[in-house]
Amino acid sequence: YVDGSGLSNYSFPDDFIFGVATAAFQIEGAWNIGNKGESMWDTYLHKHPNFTVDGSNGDVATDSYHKYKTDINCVKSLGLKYYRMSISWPRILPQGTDNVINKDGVRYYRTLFKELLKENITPVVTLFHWDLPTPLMDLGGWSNPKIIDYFEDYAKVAFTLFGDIIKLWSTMNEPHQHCSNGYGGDNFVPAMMSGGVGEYLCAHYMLLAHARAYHLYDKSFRPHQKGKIGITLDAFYAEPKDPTKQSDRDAAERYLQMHLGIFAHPIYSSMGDYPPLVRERINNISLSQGFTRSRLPYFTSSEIDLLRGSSDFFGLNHYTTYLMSDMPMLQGWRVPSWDHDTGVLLEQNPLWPKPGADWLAVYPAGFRKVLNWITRNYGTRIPIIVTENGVSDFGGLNDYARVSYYNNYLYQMLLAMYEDGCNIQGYFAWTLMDDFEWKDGYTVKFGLFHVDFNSTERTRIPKLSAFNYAEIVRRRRINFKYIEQIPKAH
Ligand code: GBH
Repeated sequence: YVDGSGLSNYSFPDDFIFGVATAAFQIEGAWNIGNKGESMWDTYLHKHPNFTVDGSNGDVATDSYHKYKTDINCVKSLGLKYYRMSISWPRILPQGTDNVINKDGVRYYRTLFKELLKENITPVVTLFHWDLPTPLMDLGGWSNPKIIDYFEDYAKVAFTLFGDIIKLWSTMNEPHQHCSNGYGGDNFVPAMMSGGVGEYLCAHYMLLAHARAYHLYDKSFRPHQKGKIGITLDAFYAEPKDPTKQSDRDAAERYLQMHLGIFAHPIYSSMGDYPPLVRERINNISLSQGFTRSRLPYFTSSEIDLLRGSSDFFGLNHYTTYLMSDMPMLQGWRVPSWDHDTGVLLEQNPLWPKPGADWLAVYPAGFRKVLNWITRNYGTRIPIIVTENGVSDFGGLNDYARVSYYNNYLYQMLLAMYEDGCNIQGYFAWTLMDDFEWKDGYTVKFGLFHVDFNSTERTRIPKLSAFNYAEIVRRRRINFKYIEQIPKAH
């Protein structure tokens, strides 16, 4: 699939969107600077300093609040025309609600956006990448339906203040990870531990809040601002552990429906609403557990209509694949829980490399397969934009594993585009630079740029993977031999 010089046979279209992604809490720091309000991650990590594996927090992070110009230069040096980032809700609305708008926060983002545009880089902005204002978390966060109104108000403020500049919006990042880890379990803040109940409330109200923000934009802002708005969903791919076993094949499909379909079906299917498999399964298990009603809330028919078609693109975050087998009664699972409802055992092939975080095994073919699963289920009318893809390691400038990951995952994406007919219009690498990786603190590294966290300057240095990505973006092809041609970093 490559010619003698190492170039991929397929090339990316000239108008293909290449970018790199970050998220506010993971880079900004300046947690109490410029009249910013607290996010639940600030509050929680200050109260529970041992929540992260290294006892760290996001108080300074990569200090991008002060070093945003350096970030822009990094993006520019990669030859990218797009930069995906998020707005910190409490930096704009310190109380969470729109009665108080923080001028310093508004100025920060407007300056940043304008500086990006000056360099011909289009900002792609996520409204919610997990840093909920603490006052709203105190009301139950996404488990309180009132949040739908408050999210819509926040979205309105953002569209009003920035919509002249921002033409590509994502309402929220990975509602599945956010709700299951944060509301169902305690991997993420707010560590609510409301398995099978709170985590579904979170999912339900995030979906409705997304739809409200979409329609607000569509009706009141799109006519003059002329932008696009969608949502970002996360998906591991799921393969049957033993493909000859029907029960393992069912487990894999069930996993994808329970974790991706649960969000994608209401938005992207022609039918709307939760997938039938998900609805039936959670209803049945709830009843068998003695609940009077299903733990998965119902949409009204007007809510189903509101959600159906409420996205201009399919934002996909993909990192890895798991092997599935049927395991309905696994010992040690919390009951009830989203995981228990799913009823599958997750494993990974020990032959797949794991250069960093334990959950992230490298299996490039899974990327092509998940892109096909999405296309099969929801068609080609709505374009897919890969809003995150990347791999972690434990640091170092000569990041061969990351170079290889990007080359091979991007090649699988080309196959999905050219051989399978998937409608893929963009790709964002995760992430620009080493950052605060939630519970993992600063122990795992995802950056194209190394960041020196021992220096107050938070110096950024390009890794091999940065040069390699820039080469792909410039040539519109993957150059599998490029890495042999450039000098090692020191
Ligand atoms: C994305 O989440 C996020 O959007 C981004 O902010 C993040 O930095 C990036 O990925 C890299 O992690 O310890 O086994 O319970 C990806 C989803 C959520 C997957 C946390 C791993 C913990 C797995 N990740 N999850 S485990």
